[in-house]
Amino acid sequence: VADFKIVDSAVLQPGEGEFLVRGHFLSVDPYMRGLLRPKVHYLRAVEPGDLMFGEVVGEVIESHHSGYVAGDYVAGHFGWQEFAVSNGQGVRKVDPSLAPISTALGVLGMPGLTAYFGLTEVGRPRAGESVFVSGGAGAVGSVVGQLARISGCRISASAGTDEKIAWLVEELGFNNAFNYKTSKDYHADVQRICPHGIDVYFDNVGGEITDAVMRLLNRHARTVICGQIAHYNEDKPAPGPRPFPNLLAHEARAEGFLVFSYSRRYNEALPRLADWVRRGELRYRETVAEGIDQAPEAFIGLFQGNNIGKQLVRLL
Ligand code: NAP
Ligand code: FER
Repeated sequence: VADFKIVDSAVLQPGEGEFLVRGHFLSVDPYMRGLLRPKVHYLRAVEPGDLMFGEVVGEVIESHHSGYVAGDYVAGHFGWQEFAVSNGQGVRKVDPSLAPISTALGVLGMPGLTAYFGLTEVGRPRAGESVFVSGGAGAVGSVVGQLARISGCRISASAGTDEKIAWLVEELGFNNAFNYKTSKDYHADVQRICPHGIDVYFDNVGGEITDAVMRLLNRHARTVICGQIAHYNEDKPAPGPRPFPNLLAHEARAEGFLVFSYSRRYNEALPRLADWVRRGELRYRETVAEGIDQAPEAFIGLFQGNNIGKQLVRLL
């Protein structure tokens, strides 16, 4: 928390072709950990003193842009701040009649799209198959499990509290799940809850949970490498059990996945996700921290599992 500083500054005035947004909710996400390192790959690094990167949903309160009027709701990468001036680049309009606008950062936003494209395009589950999702009670994982259920799969998960397990099984229709923080033997627990093995593994966490799951893959299983949160705070990769022998023996695949590669297809997925939400087939939960002052703690809390469902920060 001491690595973040909240500063007051004057709200900028929008110029010609620009509009001013009042943020309502800020998203904090695990990927932000990767921004706080010396620049790697194409991920944009945030340097000390920079405005922290992040997506916000809010209301246009003044516009000199032909495509936006005051009162429009929008989502965009406005950073960790309460007000922002934008020229509309990378901004998406949000329909507040569809669902509460906060969902544009969760089930109807980047995490929901991650679940949708990761599962359907990489996991490719078929009805009757067994799907396992690690990090099952998070923003992405909770949607993955429900989409797998809707596809007619048997769905199992891991998560870090009994309350999360109860939510998944009793409210979201997961077949079963285990609490990895109280488990004495991950392999035995995964085997117990997946007696027919695993056809699709949607991995949000990596680490020892993944080591255990990889031993239980079925022939031609597909692993979606979506997230490796157990490793994001490591300075150098931990030596670990190696999954390739399991992939070989089961003629299985594991494939890295990035949601941004599907950006041209977001408009195909969002109406489908919204429709499932409207019909009550896709449920979601949000954990909301109050005020931008709480953003650093909310972000760090992701790595301790303090959130159930999507972690947000209320700005207004
Ligand atoms: P989230 O699951 O809502 O929040 C993170 C969760 O991770 C925590 O609630 C915690 O739950 C769990 N966790 C934290 N440290 C852990 C550890 N050491 N071992 C096991 N679990 C741990 O976050 P999200 O936004 O839905 O993201 C989930 C994963 O997907 C992340 O790895 C993220 O990087 C990845 N992701 C990838 C893409 C992509 O395009 N590839 C896009 C979005 C997200 P517990 O209580 O269960 O520990
Ligand atoms: C994430 C983890 C990693 C994520 C993106 C990445 C959007 C991208 C990593 C990279 O480009 O190297 O949760 O979410």
